[in-house]
Amino acid sequence: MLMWGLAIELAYRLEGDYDGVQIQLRGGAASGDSAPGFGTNGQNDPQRGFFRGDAEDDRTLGNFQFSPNYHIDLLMYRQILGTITESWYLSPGVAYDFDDNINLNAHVTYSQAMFKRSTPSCSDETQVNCRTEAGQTGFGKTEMGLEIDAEASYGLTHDLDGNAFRAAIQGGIVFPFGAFANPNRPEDSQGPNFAWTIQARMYVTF
Ligand SMILES: [Ca+2]
Ligand SMILES: [Ca+2]
Repeated sequence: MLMWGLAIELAYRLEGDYDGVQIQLRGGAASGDSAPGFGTNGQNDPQRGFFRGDAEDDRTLGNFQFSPNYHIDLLMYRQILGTITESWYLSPGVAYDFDDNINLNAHVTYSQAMFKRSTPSCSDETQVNCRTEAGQTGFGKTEMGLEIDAEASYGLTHDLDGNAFRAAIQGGIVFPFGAFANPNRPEDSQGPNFAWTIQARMYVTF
Protein backbone atom coordinates (compact mmCIF):
# COMPACT_ATOMS: atom_id res chain seq x y z
CA MET A 1 0.00 0.00 0.00
CA LEU A 2 1.47 3.31 -1.08
CA MET A 3 1.66 6.04 1.54
CA TRP A 4 2.95 9.45 0.67
CA GLY A 5 3.44 12.87 2.23
CA LEU A 6 4.55 16.19 0.85
CA ALA A 7 5.41 19.52 2.48
CA ILE A 8 6.61 22.74 0.91
CA GLU A 9 7.72 25.94 2.64
CA LEU A 10 8.45 29.05 0.61
CA ALA A 11 9.55 32.43 1.92
CA TYR A 12 10.25 35.65 0.08
CA ARG A 13 11.91 38.55 1.84
CA LEU A 14 11.02 41.99 0.51
CA GLU A 15 13.54 44.79 0.25
CA GLY A 16 13.58 48.56 -0.04
CA ASP A 17 10.51 50.28 1.38
CA TYR A 18 9.21 46.95 2.65
CA ASP A 19 12.43 45.80 4.23
CA GLY A 20 11.68 43.41 7.07
CA VAL A 21 8.55 41.97 5.46
CA GLN A 22 8.55 38.31 4.53
CA ILE A 23 5.82 36.64 2.49
CA GLN A 24 5.43 32.96 3.31
CA LEU A 25 3.59 30.07 1.76
CA ARG A 26 3.36 26.59 3.19
CA GLY A 27 1.48 23.71 1.74
CA GLY A 28 1.37 19.99 2.12
CA ALA A 29 -0.56 16.81 1.78
CA ALA A 30 -0.63 13.34 3.25
CA SER A 31 -2.26 10.31 1.76
CA GLY A 32 -5.45 9.01 3.30
CA ASP A 33 -7.11 5.73 4.16
CA SER A 34 -10.82 5.57 3.45
CA ALA A 35 -11.60 3.66 6.66
CA PRO A 36 -13.47 5.84 9.19
CA GLY A 37 -11.43 8.23 11.31
CA PHE A 38 -8.17 10.07 10.76
CA GLY A 39 -6.02 7.38 12.32
CA THR A 40 -3.64 9.69 14.20
CA ASN A 41 -1.98 9.50 17.59
CA GLY A 42 -1.22 5.82 17.20
CA GLN A 43 -4.86 5.00 16.47
CA ASN A 44 -4.01 3.29 13.20
CA ASP A 45 -5.69 -0.03 13.78
CA PRO A 46 -9.19 1.07 12.65
CA GLN A 47 -7.64 2.14 9.34
CA ARG A 48 -6.68 -1.47 8.75
CA GLY A 49 -10.16 -2.67 9.50
CA PHE A 50 -9.28 -4.27 12.83
CA PHE A 51 -12.07 -4.21 15.42
CA ARG A 52 -14.58 -3.08 12.84
CA GLY A 53 -16.74 -6.12 13.35
CA ASP A 54 -18.02 -6.17 9.83
CA ALA A 55 -17.29 -8.38 6.90
CA GLU A 56 -15.32 -5.86 4.91
CA ASP A 57 -11.86 -7.09 4.08
CA ASP A 58 -9.56 -4.15 4.83
CA ARG A 59 -5.93 -5.04 5.38
CA THR A 60 -4.44 -1.83 4.06
CA LEU A 61 -3.01 1.17 5.90
CA GLY A 62 -2.98 4.14 3.58
CA ASN A 63 -2.74 7.22 5.78
CA PHE A 64 0.70 8.80 5.92
CA GLN A 65 1.38 10.60 9.20
CA PHE A 66 3.78 13.52 9.43
CA SER A 67 6.09 13.68 12.41
CA PRO A 68 4.03 15.25 15.20
CA ASN A 69 6.97 17.60 15.71
CA TYR A 70 6.27 19.30 12.39
CA HIS A 71 3.96 22.17 13.30
CA ILE A 72 2.15 24.38 10.85
CA ASP A 73 -0.66 25.59 13.13
CA LEU A 74 -1.80 25.70 16.74
CA LEU A 75 -5.12 23.89 16.66
CA MET A 76 -6.38 21.90 13.69
CA TYR A 77 -3.39 19.62 13.13
CA ARG A 78 -1.51 20.18 16.36
CA GLN A 79 -4.41 19.56 18.75
CA ILE A 80 -7.52 18.31 16.96
CA LEU A 81 -6.01 15.73 14.59
CA GLY A 82 -2.70 15.36 16.41
CA THR A 83 -0.58 15.47 13.27
CA ILE A 84 -0.91 16.00 9.51
CA THR A 85 -2.56 13.03 7.83
CA GLU A 86 -5.35 12.13 5.38
CA SER A 87 -5.62 15.69 4.09
CA TRP A 88 -4.04 18.61 2.30
CA TYR A 89 -3.50 22.16 3.49
CA LEU A 90 -2.46 25.54 2.18
CA SER A 91 -1.13 28.17 4.55
CA PRO A 92 -0.14 31.62 3.29
CA GLY A 93 1.35 33.99 5.81
CA VAL A 94 3.30 37.15 6.40
CA ALA A 95 6.03 38.03 8.87
CA TYR A 96 7.48 41.37 9.79
CA ASP A 97 10.68 42.19 11.64
CA PHE A 98 10.29 45.48 13.47
CA ASP A 99 13.95 45.26 14.39
CA ASP A 100 16.41 42.51 15.23
CA ASN A 101 14.30 41.42 18.18
CA ILE A 102 10.60 42.03 17.60
CA ASN A 103 8.81 39.91 15.02
CA LEU A 104 5.15 39.59 14.11
CA ASN A 105 3.79 36.82 11.96
CA ALA A 106 0.39 35.52 10.95
CA HIS A 107 -0.87 32.60 8.89
CA VAL A 108 -4.21 31.52 7.52
CA THR A 109 -4.47 27.76 6.99
CA TYR A 110 -7.11 26.00 4.98
CA SER A 111 -7.34 22.21 5.32
CA GLN A 112 -9.33 19.57 3.52
CA ALA A 113 -9.63 15.83 4.07
CA MET A 114 -8.88 13.26 1.38
CA PHE A 115 -11.96 11.17 2.19
CA LYS A 116 -15.37 12.19 3.50
CA ARG A 117 -15.55 8.91 5.28
CA SER A 118 -12.55 9.71 7.49
CA THR A 119 -14.24 12.81 8.91
CA PRO A 120 -16.70 13.13 11.79
CA SER A 121 -19.34 14.22 9.27
CA CYS A 122 -19.62 10.56 8.25
CA SER A 123 -19.86 9.16 11.76
CA ASP A 124 -23.56 8.44 11.62
CA GLU A 125 -24.47 5.13 13.16
CA THR A 126 -24.73 3.16 9.96
CA GLN A 127 -22.29 5.18 7.88
CA VAL A 128 -24.53 4.27 5.03
CA ASN A 129 -24.37 7.78 3.65
CA CYS A 130 -20.60 7.86 3.23
CA ARG A 131 -20.03 4.21 2.69
CA THR A 132 -19.92 3.77 -1.06
CA GLU A 133 -16.29 3.52 -2.11
CA ALA A 134 -17.04 4.61 -5.62
CA GLY A 135 -17.54 8.34 -5.61
CA GLN A 136 -18.42 8.59 -1.92
CA THR A 137 -21.47 10.64 -2.64
CA GLY A 138 -24.21 11.53 -0.23
CA PHE A 139 -23.71 13.26 3.09
CA GLY A 140 -20.39 14.11 4.59
CA LYS A 141 -17.91 16.83 3.73
CA THR A 142 -14.18 16.98 3.18
CA GLU A 143 -13.73 20.69 4.04
CA MET A 144 -12.07 20.68 7.47
CA GLY A 145 -11.69 24.33 8.32
CA LEU A 146 -9.90 27.65 8.27
CA GLU A 147 -7.46 28.55 11.02
CA ILE A 148 -5.90 31.93 11.72
CA ASP A 149 -2.73 31.96 13.83
CA ALA A 150 -0.68 34.96 14.86
CA GLU A 151 2.42 35.41 16.95
CA ALA A 152 4.40 38.29 18.40
CA SER A 153 7.86 37.35 19.55
CA TYR A 154 10.88 39.00 21.12
CA GLY A 155 14.39 37.70 20.51
CA LEU A 156 13.38 34.45 18.83
CA THR A 157 13.90 35.01 15.12
CA HIS A 158 17.49 36.26 14.98
CA ASP A 159 20.78 35.49 16.64
CA LEU A 160 19.74 32.92 19.19
CA ASP A 161 22.98 33.42 21.10
CA GLY A 162 22.51 37.11 21.69
CA ASN A 163 19.60 37.45 24.05
CA ALA A 164 19.28 36.54 27.69
CA PHE A 165 15.52 37.08 27.53
CA ARG A 166 13.17 35.78 24.86
CA ALA A 167 9.41 35.59 24.80
CA ALA A 168 6.44 35.04 22.51
CA ILE A 169 2.70 35.24 22.69
CA GLN A 170 0.61 33.48 20.10
CA GLY A 171 -3.05 33.01 19.44
CA GLY A 172 -5.12 30.92 17.11
CA ILE A 173 -8.73 30.49 16.12
CA VAL A 174 -10.13 27.74 13.93
CA PHE A 175 -13.44 27.87 12.14
CA PRO A 176 -14.40 24.25 11.47
CA PHE A 177 -16.27 23.48 8.27
CA GLY A 178 -18.62 20.70 7.27
CA ALA A 179 -16.20 17.82 7.92
CA PHE A 180 -16.75 18.37 11.65
CA ALA A 181 -20.53 18.52 11.55
CA ASN A 182 -22.07 15.91 13.84
CA PRO A 183 -24.75 13.92 11.99
CA ASN A 184 -25.84 12.23 15.23
CA ARG A 185 -27.27 15.46 16.62
CA PRO A 186 -30.61 17.05 15.75
CA GLU A 187 -30.54 18.68 12.35
CA ASP A 188 -30.50 22.28 13.61
CA SER A 189 -27.52 21.74 15.95
CA GLN A 190 -25.11 19.67 13.90
CA GLY A 191 -22.74 22.50 13.10
CA PRO A 192 -19.33 22.57 14.83
CA ASN A 193 -18.21 25.49 17.02
CA PHE A 194 -14.99 27.42 16.61
CA ALA A 195 -12.03 26.76 18.89
CA TRP A 196 -9.38 29.21 20.03
CA THR A 197 -6.19 29.34 22.06
CA ILE A 198 -3.82 31.92 23.49
CA GLN A 199 -0.36 30.75 24.51
CA ALA A 200 2.66 32.53 25.92
CA ARG A 201 6.20 31.37 26.46
CA MET A 202 9.26 32.93 28.02
CA TYR A 203 12.91 31.96 28.07
CA VAL A 204 15.71 33.24 30.26
CA THR A 205 19.20 32.04 29.46
CA PHE A 206 22.24 32.52 31.63
CA1 LIG B 1 -7.66 0.75 5.22
CA1 LIG C 1 -9.39 7.27 7.43
